[in-house]
Amino acid sequence: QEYTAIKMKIVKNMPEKIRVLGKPAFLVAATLRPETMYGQTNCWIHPSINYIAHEAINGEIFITTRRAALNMAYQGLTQNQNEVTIVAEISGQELIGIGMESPLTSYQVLYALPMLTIKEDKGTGIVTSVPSDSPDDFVALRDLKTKQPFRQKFGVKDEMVLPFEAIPIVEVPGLGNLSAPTICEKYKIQSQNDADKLKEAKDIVYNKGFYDGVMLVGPHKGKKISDIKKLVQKELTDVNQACIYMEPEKQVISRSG
Ligand code: ZZB
Repeated sequence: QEYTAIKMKIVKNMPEKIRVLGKPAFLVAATLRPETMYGQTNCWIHPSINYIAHEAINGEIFITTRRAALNMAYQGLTQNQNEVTIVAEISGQELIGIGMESPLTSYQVLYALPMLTIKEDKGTGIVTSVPSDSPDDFVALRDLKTKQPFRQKFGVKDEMVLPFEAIPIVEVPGLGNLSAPTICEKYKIQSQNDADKLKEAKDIVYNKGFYDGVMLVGPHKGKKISDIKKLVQKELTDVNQACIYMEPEKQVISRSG
């Protein structure tokens, strides 16, 4: 699986143990949809996953899961070849509330917010959020907006959530320019715990978005998503705002007979 690893630069509420390192530090989010980065509103962290800060190339600090760091080490993304140099261990809860600058989005600063369905064994364990085109993101952001006790539980301030709205970036025939909110309404998805419905909604939006979606913003406005995905990935990696991150396919245990 090939992901685009988006470098979200920490610019606000930097945890002390990262600040003392005196280097540019990034939450690194793995995405399959680099062209949707125009619509980012926040990033997602699992509060009870343990993350690490490690030395990346060019004197930068990357924050990811330990497992992702090890994969990165074998892909030339760490300071020392084939090696992870851990400079801090940090819990997801400690990352919540960090403010970041991220490429392409129209929001100047985005915040790290809690999502309980993040998988530790996929990508970097950090997910960038595009509520316009990802049903999971739309519903998780809506949960945080509408449930004040949920915000309070994880120490999320109102200003990290309430001002952020889905941005129309892709037109999908039949689903309009906010395909995720539209499909969540259609399927009457109540919360991020509606796993089955969310999976179905995600599959539909993924497929329709990729094959029929048309870009509404940026230099590729008017072009089909399937034609520009690779292009946007290259534009981001060329300016060092992202890198390519590969993940070994999950081992499939085959059954015989
Ligand atoms: C931005 C984005 C915008 C995404 C979109 C999707 C969509 P898949 O097919 O299941 O591999 N993701 C990445 N890592 C994790 C994780 N550890 N736990 C949970 N979710 C994760 O899905 C890959 C997508 O799942 C990634 O692409 C990321 O969200 C999320 F408009 O990044 B995506 C219809 C989907 N639209």
